[in-house]
Amino acid sequence: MPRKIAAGNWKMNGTAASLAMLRDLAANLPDAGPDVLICPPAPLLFRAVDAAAGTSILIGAQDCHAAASGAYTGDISAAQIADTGATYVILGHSERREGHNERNRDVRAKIEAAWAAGLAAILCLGESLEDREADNTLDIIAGQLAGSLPNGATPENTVIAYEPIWAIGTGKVPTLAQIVDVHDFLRAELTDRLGATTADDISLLYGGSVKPDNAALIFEARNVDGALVGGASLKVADFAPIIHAL
Ligand code: G2H
Repeated sequence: MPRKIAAGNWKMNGTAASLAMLRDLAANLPDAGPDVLICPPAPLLFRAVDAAAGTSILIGAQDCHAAASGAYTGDISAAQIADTGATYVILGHSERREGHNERNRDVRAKIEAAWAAGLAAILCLGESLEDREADNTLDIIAGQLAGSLPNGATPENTVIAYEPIWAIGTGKVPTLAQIVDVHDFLRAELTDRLGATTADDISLLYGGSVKPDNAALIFEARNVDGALVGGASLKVADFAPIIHAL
């Protein structure tokens, strides 16, 4: 069985004061609930790990560089992320693919770096509205998966998040059938590549405008093992009900 995961992607939001929510969130988690992960901006990682100490909340980063170290001004390495005590890193988010020209092969190299540093990678995939309307969604997803996921994925080192670009921060959510189509496809592609034993245990998350009022319906979708949540992960009042719905 794949792990159930509720992951919060804070994007470029929050300051040290925002980390007070971790204690509140921890106090509002269900018994025996999903794994809960918060991915704050990089400058908050050390403090976030401290703030989550003694709770079950895990901490992740939002990106890393593919190189182990070197002259890359402004970048952070996977080892530096691991050094903070964080255990996950989001890679290939569409805001990185589009805003920072990350190609599949760049994402692949970053995942290899993350694994080498002992981090689990949350690989994000998703089609644009144009691709969706041209009925190219599964081709795009197949290409991103083949190009971005290195050999050696396991349920421990890899989580995959399907995030249709047109649903991110827009309030638009695909139909349940559209989500099931992509998640079934992802499971089948992973099975072809890794075999059923491994593929069946890799957590597949849905991301894109997940909110307290749509989470329960989204979590009914077959092969949806959790969510990658942006805006609604910033407040306990929004994130806790999503976690309880999982
Ligand atoms: C998609 C998601 C989090 P939001 O980017 O990764 O953000 O929930 O705000 O659409």
